[in-house]
Amino acid sequence: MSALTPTVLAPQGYQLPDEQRRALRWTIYIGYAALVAGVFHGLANALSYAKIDIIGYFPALRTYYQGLTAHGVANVLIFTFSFSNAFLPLMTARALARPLHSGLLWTSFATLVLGNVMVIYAVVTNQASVLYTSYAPLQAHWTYYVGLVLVVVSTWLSLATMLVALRGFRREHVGARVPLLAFLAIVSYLMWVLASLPIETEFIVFLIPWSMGITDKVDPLITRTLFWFTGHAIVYAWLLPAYVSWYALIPRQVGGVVISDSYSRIVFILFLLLSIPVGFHHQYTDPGVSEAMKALHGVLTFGVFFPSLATAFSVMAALEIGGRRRGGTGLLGWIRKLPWRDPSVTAQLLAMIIFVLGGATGLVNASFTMNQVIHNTTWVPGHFHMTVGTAVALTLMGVAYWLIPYLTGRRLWSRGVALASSWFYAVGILIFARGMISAGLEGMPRRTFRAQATYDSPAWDIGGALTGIGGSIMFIGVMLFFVTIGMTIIAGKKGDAPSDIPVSSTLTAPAKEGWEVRLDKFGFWVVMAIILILISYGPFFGTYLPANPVSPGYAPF
Ligand code: HAS
Ligand code: CU
Repeated sequence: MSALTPTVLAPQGYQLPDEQRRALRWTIYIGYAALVAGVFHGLANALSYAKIDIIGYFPALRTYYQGLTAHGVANVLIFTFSFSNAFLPLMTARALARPLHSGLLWTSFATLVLGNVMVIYAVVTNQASVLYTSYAPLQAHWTYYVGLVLVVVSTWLSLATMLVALRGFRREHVGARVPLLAFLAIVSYLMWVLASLPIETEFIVFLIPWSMGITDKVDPLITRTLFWFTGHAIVYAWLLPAYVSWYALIPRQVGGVVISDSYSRIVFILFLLLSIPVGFHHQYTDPGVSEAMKALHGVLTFGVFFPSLATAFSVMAALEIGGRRRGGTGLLGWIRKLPWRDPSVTAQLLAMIIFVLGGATGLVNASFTMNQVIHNTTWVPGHFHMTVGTAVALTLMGVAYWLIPYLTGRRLWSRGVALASSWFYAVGILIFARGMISAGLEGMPRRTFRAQATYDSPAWDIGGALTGIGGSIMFIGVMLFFVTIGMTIIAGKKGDAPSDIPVSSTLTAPAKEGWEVRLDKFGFWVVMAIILILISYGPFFGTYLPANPVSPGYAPF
């Protein structure tokens, strides 16, 4: 094992000032609260596929689509970005050993809260049952769109806090490489902030004036296209913070090391370059987009598959080193030796395993012709509950098991309940996704309240039942998470909590000269990403614009 002695030891812990930790803690609480609030309708939706209708038991819920909007918005928009708004700056500060800019941090928090209040108002009063994709001509109250714009602005401010810290670091360490953990955190949000510009344009230029009655018609194709322009990259914005944990924290948590500094950086740069120019793979069936554009985006989608494959290799290697150091032998014996009794590790290992299936189903989606079979069926939520719903959500739950104790100074309330939560969730998703995927292949439609649908097929019965059973088990998993985290915050034993972030060491040091140094030139890579975006979206907008507003707004639910 001597060849595996790390050359770059993780620097010793840097602690943020208390007041900044408080801002981060409250930002993260919003995220986990959104996770828990969002899964109630997830349960109702899953049971509906098993033909069980519990919607009537939800106080104040008027329609299925109101609930489904709440589920999507809370779980994929508020949960993920609230978490990242705190987690990524925290990683940056720790890696650069610098405080953050307090003004920016609190402004980001306030913007997030204000955005949330507006979105919650619109959704709870049933004035925004447009689902998280906000497809026009479904029309929401303007507070919904403005609220989401503010949530996005809070992510920009969060990136700004990281960039200010980076500038300070660079000023004091002229010519030094950016520490790996900070690099990964910053690239994650650089990619996202670049990717968020189209959706902000969609909302500010088209949907907000239309929802306020300033314009009376909208162009559904342009708004959909702007949504997916951001909308594919958004899934990597959810994923990359989880990857930050898999790359830079999990190796330490299992006793391993990051296998290569440059490799990890290259993977993240590939995400910066390739996450955005692929959005038409969500619009293969849309009229008005040429086949050539769809084909180009299809090919690039296979390109963005690659850095995830590379991640699987790197993460697996780091785990194997950890498992072998812990005494594991043989081809697979190291897997048993991983710290399966550590709830933070177990949650993330289960998330990784399930992501293999999430990734594989992504390939079917991405394939132009196979997409025709599964588009708009429950196959698609089958896919994304194994990606964002597990690879991301279960990882962020796993991170909570050290992060909440770290931020509160309180010991995790119960390791056993935390472990049970992850296993419930993982077993649940496997049953749930099996149901969604098989019934999807039989054409069971997504976004449909099957319990009350007037059309049905016996071919959906088994898949629907599995969806209901698996979804219920997942729900129990999240409730156990909620109890664990809630009790930790209220009643966790003071003291005896982790005093530092589990930052991993790296096997190979960052190069001091040569081409690798260029990896840290963020401006250069952003320009490269913009060039790829122009190539992949320029022809569509060049030939299609100006927008063709033809549709008034509808609010049928
Ligand atoms: Fe997707 C639809 C293609 C990844 C989320 N996707 C969606 C939707 C969502 C979503 C939310 O091309 C629905 C949107 C809507 O509402 O309509 N997706 C892909 C492809 C990938 C992919 C090619 N998706 C994701 C991720 C998501 C996500 C990540 C969220 C976080 N997806 C599509 C397409 C559609 C789509 C089409 C449109 C479908 C339609 O018709 O509507 C790939 O990037 C996936 C790459 C992943 C891998 C897996 C790597 C595995 C790793 C784990 C390693 C495991 C280890 C375990 C180490 C290659 C890294 C070791 C453990 C031990 C214990 C030993
Ligand atoms: Cu996509």
